[in-house]
Amino acid sequence: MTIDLGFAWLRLSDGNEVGIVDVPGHEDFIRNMLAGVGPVDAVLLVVALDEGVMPQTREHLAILGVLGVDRGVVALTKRDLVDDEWASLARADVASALQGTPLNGAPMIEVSATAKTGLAELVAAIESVLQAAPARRDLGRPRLAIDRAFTLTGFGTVVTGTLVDGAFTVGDEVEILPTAQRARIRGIQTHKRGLESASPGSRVALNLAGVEKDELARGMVIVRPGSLVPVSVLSARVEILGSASDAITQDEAVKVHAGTAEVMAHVSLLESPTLEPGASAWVQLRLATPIAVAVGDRFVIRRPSPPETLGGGAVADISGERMRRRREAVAVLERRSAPTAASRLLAALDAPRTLAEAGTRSGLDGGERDTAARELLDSGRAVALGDALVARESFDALATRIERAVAATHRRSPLRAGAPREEIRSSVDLAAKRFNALVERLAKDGRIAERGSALALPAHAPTLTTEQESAWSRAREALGREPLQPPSPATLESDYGLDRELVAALAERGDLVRIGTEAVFLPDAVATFADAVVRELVEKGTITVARARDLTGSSRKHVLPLLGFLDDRGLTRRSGDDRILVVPPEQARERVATLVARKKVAQ
Ligand SMILES: Nc1nc2c(ncn2[C@@H]2O[C@H](COP(=O)(O)OP(=O)(O)OP(=O)(O)O)[C@@H](O)[C@H]2O)c(=O)[nH]1
Ligand SMILES: [Mg+2]
Repeated sequence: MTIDLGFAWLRLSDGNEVGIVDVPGHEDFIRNMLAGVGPVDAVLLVVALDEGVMPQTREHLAILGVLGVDRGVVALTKRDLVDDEWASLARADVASALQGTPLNGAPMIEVSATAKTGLAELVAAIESVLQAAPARRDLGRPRLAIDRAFTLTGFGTVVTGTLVDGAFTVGDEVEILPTAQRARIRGIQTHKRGLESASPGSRVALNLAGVEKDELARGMVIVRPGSLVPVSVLSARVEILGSASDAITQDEAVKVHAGTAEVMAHVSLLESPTLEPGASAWVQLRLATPIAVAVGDRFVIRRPSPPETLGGGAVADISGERMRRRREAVAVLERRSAPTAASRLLAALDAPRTLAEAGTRSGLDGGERDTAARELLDSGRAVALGDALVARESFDALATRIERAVAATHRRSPLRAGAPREEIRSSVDLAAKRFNALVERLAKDGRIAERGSALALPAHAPTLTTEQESAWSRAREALGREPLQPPSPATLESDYGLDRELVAALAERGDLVRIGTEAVFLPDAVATFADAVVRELVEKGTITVARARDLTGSSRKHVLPLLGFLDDRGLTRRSGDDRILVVPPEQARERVATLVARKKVAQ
């Protein structure tokens, strides 16, 4: 009796080699059978004609259904032990057991191992079934679930398994999950032949350097470093076999078989308090130890005792997020397992993520992922934000959060130009690169205005209270008395209540001109001064501080900052004790007119 997995290969007439995994039939060893049956292209179901369909035959068929193995051949063995009548009865019995299973209608070949009859026909049937099998996908992300680990004298550590999703080459550095140990591939064999590189779908023995046999076990997975992260929570739509003896209940402990791994898990039912035989529903499996699986991997669920296969499903989510609110969780999972690559990728872009991150979450990789991303960007269903992509819906939600945060600051501080950029960034918790890209986009769309280091709503203008307006009107009167010898900012504050913030707001709306930190003028005063200075310069070519003072009836104290202001605006420049024009007279006059022009602000 076979207890554990066995391995062999067969050369077909077309020259192709078929790797064969022999699995135990007895129900006591179903767990070993599960470790071997995962990534196969086709199955050879063996039924002895003298015994016919056994309970484990039905369980094996159910498991093939759960794992999605849907092509194969049936070998009806021990033909030498039964007569024709018995053989045709047994044959009919097997045919009816296949109904409703993935092997329904599969070729059934009668053979005798002892009399060597039917063997050529059996091989031919295997050959034609395999010809119809789809090519193995190469996602450039090789994974090898270990089914055996041993030491070979003269070689060292060797592991075997079926390679999927990519190729391994001698010399590759690999990571062993879930332990995250590193090792290097020293040698590769397929069917006992040394190879430089093994391709997806083949039975492979890897000779590993840098790791001991004792550190390896069936269930571990060998990957390219960093290409897969083990998870201890996974979500899936689980289907319970109609033949299951009982429903699965909330939090029930089950065995999960995925790849070659077998791990205990608690079932968190997301839709109803129980999962009845024949039904399916979204669940989260909380695993006792982490395993390395990818989105789309099939798994089987068994009840530990008495042992029974309950059903299984395909991994839909490995984000590791624990789902709380049931209805929402189910909606998220429905989207993540959507039929098209684009909608699956979109579901993984519920927050800004790099293409690589989103690809892993959605179980897409390489070309499929890139095509989906292009499709989403072209149709506007996703938006690029710096190094990330985000679903349009989530982009809109982020934009709305930013608008709300900015509006809240306007309400709290109506005098301020806006909200500090950094404060808004941390409120939406985005990396600087992504936040800047988002703001840039919103500014372009006219949803947000950048005012220095502040963000404002485009319609925002600092607004004054009635008291502030009346303080301003008294102060304006004082400023207007001798416009070019106005009261200092300190006096404006002590005598009129114009504090720094109010002055800034008045300057922002164009009622005041702040020059340096120590001078405040009415716009008209600055214009008058500039006009007088420019006239003099056009006429005389130069002007001194004293001349500017006398000409405008100002004082030295005020003239200094005013002249500095004209220098800063690119109208004049110091030359010794004099000022000279730096632009042609005509242009200087134009500049004076726009120098203190009031800002147009929407009210
Ligand atoms: N007479 C006869 N005996 C056979 C034939 N095929 C297998 N046997 C015998 O049946 C017994 C069981 O064969 P196995 O190949 O171990 O059967 P198996 O399906 O692998 O059994 P498990 O691994 O326990 O699931 C052995 O003693 C074989 O010699 C056949 O065609 N004719
Ligand atoms: Mg056997």
